Amino acid sequence: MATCKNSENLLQLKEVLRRFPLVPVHGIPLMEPIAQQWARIENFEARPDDLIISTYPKGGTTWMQEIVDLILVGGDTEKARRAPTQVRIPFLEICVPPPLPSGVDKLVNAPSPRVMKTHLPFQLLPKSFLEKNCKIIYVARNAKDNLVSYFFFDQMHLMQPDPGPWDGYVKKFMSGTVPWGSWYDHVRRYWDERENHRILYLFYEDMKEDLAREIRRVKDFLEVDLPEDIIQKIAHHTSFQVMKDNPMANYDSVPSIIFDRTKSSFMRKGEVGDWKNYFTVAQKEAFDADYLLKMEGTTLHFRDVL
Ligand code: PPS
Repeated sequence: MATCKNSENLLQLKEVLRRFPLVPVHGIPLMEPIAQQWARIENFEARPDDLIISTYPKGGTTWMQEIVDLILVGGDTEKARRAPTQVRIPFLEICVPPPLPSGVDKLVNAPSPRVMKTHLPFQLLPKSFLEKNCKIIYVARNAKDNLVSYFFFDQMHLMQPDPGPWDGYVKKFMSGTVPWGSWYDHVRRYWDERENHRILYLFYEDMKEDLAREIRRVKDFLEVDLPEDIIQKIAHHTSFQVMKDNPMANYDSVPSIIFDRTKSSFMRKGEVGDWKNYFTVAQKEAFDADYLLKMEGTTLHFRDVL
């Protein structure tokens, strides 16, 4: 995703943009342009002070990006408005057709310390991150709300595969045939790996419950000292409504040939439990039975999930 500064770029882009098919990369379905550029992503050279914000898509990425950026600029909200989210914290694996730069293009020459976003499942992270022992912040969101958010996003995002009708989408999500693969494997694997690597594992639902508390956890992980009034300021600035109204944090800069805002807005609802407005009783029962099987044996538990 990127900003398009001039109409020439937009015209060029319009010609090559389409809903890309999914291509398996080491068994994980990724959008075709990412698969085509896979070698560059896989061989990405990490630096020890790189910070990675990792999530399954729609898990709370943008929210965490805004929080991290604000912590790193000491709560200076003006500084955090210096550029849109995707410029301040590039998306590692994203590949869009030229003339837009890929995530790797943006990151290779970026000054340290770099902060980046990824949706890659743990096993697809470039090995260099683990060799350099980079810090990773992982945010997980309960499966049903994550699914609903993804369903609306796939409608609006004109490079992602068409989600199709709701009932079929629920099945696609359950089988992991959506971009970046299985939610279940994604959240479980990072959970297991948090004991072996520098991973701070957070939950969207905890952030909704007490944002200041979770911001304190992030700043401790980043080893940044911040007084309580700045933490409160960051919590205010990263509340749903304030971010929704902030053009540097709400993806307003992405052109409508990529984000069709007649279908949904990026900052859609930002709620816990919105799934109850979409799942039928039959869908919920089938989903829950399958969930229990897929999540069997893990100590990872989400609140209000069943
Ligand atoms: S992406 O495209 O994967 O980077 O999307 P991501 O940022 O992970 O997820 C978008 C959802 O997160 C919600 N969001 C927030 N919720 C609460 N508070 C804040 N501040 C906030 N910022 C983003 C956003 O609204 C999407 O969720 P839904 O349920 O669709 O509204």
